[in-house]
Amino acid sequence: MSSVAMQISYFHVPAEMPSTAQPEAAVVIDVLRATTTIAWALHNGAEAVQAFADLDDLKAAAEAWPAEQRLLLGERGGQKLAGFDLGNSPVAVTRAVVQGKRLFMSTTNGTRALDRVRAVPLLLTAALPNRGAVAQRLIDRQPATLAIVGSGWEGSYSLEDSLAAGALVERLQQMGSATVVTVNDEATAALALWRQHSSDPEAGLRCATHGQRLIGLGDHDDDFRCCAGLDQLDVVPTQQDPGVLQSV
Ligand code: 3SL
Repeated sequence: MSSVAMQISYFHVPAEMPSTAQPEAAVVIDVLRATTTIAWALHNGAEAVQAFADLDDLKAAAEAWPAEQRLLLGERGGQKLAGFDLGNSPVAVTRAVVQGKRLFMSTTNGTRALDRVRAVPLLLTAALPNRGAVAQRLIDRQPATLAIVGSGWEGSYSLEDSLAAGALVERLQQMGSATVVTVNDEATAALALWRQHSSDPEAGLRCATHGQRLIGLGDHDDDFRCCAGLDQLDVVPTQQDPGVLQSV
């Protein structure tokens, strides 16, 4: 029998991660919608996505970048921020808009989650459209310890992040067989949740409280369809410098 090669933990929000033992790899998930937007932006040729927890830090970094090569993405409470080029919709980051551009991005929870784990040596982001590509990268790199980190909503549990965490665990176990194991109950529960919703992920996203929040804001059908699309993209957003995600 082969020995265990990858131990997977899932944390609903970054604050649940133990500060004592840093994993070899982390995957941040914010299905609705930050990590879906990041995946589509890089797929569509964005030079990089640079993520910020703080808006003043974002503006300072963006100002130091050539104006014709940058876009500012800002979202709070599901809505685009005034003065920003884009909000946080994955269907807005088309090739015509983002190709060759660096996207300076701040969102309510997703980019804050990324900021919390930026010291992890191998840091990726995942969403449903690039779940298989991220799983393949992890199987190739074989970290001994993997933390999957949900973004949640302002410190609380988010169902949609757990769905995608379970989808990633499922794919990793399919690819890695007995060498990939879950080591906390959150990861095991996420897998069970995914199995309950995998035949209709969009319905799962819509019934989550943040799904309901977006429905309340109106006109998000295209976003739901995009965020629920499974295994459509080969892109693996990977932190290259602190906060800077590129497709490598
Ligand atoms: O919380 C976040 O980071 C966002 O993804 C929320 S929203 O989907 O843009 O409303």
